[in-house]
Amino acid sequence: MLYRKIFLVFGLPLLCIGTAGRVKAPQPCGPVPTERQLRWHDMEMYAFIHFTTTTFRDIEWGYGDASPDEFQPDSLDCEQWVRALKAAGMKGVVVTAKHHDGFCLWPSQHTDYSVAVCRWRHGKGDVLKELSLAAHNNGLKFGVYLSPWDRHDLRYGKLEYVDYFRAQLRELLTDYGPIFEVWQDGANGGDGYYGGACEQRVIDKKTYYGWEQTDSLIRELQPWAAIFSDEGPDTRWCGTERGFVGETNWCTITRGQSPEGDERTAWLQQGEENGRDWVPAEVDVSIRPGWFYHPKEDDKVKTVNQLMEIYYSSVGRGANLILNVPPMPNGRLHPTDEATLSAFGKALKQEFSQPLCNRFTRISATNTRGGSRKFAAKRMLDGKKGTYWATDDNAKSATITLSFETEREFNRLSISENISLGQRVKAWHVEAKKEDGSWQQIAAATTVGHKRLLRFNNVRAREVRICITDAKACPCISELQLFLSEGNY
Ligand code: FUL
Ligand code: CA
Repeated sequence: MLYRKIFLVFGLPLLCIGTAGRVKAPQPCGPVPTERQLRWHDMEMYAFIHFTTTTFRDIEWGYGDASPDEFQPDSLDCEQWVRALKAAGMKGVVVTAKHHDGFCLWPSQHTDYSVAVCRWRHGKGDVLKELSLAAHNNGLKFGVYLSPWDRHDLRYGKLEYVDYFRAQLRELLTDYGPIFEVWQDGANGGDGYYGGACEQRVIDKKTYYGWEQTDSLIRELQPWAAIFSDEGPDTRWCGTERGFVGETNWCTITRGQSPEGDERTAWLQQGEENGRDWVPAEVDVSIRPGWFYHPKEDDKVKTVNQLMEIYYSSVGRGANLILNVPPMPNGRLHPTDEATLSAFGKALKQEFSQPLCNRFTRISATNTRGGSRKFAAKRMLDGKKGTYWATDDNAKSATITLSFETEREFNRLSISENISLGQRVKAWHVEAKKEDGSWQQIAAATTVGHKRLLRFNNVRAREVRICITDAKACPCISELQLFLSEGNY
């Protein structure tokens, strides 16, 4: 009798814990993100700032011959930039410390072509210092773009230039606090000023810069900085500057094995299902037609509708979005850009302000890994990305059912994989139960990754199911949510 009591008090709970503990977590499937990349995925949306002497010449690519005195942002206001970016819901900002024109927005010790030699603020100005402080003080992460191609510097094309480039990186990665991303542009045009030589200089993009050594320097100085370039190592270009990634978007590619031509664009857009390396896509696009500010584009600022389309086609497909907002020559963002960012932030908040599920919502799955609570379907509704539902190893398809007490209306769905175990889901669809008891398909998709957002017409139903029909390995879903958006996006 006593034993029975003791067993009931201690034994049963122990037995349950025991079962959960015995069920092993799934093995990783294919390449998995590093901790640095996982942090990068969580950034989701941040800003790009394109600003240099070309802003004052009303052109895109500076030739490298502008006088430093042309740089005169008399009302520079990095606090205004940061306020506007925050209002949009951005989590960070990456600035062109040096664009192709070679002019440095910080007082670099290694050149005489920088803010240190211009009339602006008597050579005491430092845009990087002001922006990094404004960002860090207001909870935004900070990143740098340092153009490998330099159309001003005489050394460009020689080995000395690569040393110069690395010395500049050392300054940027030492003097401006934590850096979350280093942006390495793939553009290399050829002709330039080059210290007055005014000629064509062609380099071998693959070998000239010695990227491996440069990347180790970045790792040494800023281990948490994600390195962006066309093919990574940490994050890849999405293949277009128009603001979207493929609907099918694998975070994996095999670096160094890109196909040529149009196939390369598709490869960057969609990744490779069985790629060897984890190199997720970043979508770079400007809020205006150009990367730099031009007054003639004041009436061409993208609308909230267009930005929302971009958001759903980037963040909503598991990529990160870097949205460029170029300051005017006076050093401030144009009022239209500022107002649009604020309206976009509001719209985004509203879009996801009516979640239907909470941890009391009934949720079940046709398969739960080892029958364990640790991997139960309700882990998708606990708001924690570290907990997840998983199936048994042999179950590569499964159905999740959500049931509400009364009929609900919704038109958006958000789903996330536990990508720390790799990207798995290949095909799935959503169904709602009709009044006659039959199921109607309302949306279908392929990959999931960090986050997949689906939009569809308003649906009213008491029961909804998510049918995963194909996966590379047992699905591991960390979060799931339905929303009712009142916006018209
Ligand atoms: C391109 C550059 O040539 C553009 O000027 C801009 O910086 C964009 C983000 O990358 O390759
Ligand atoms: Ca969870």
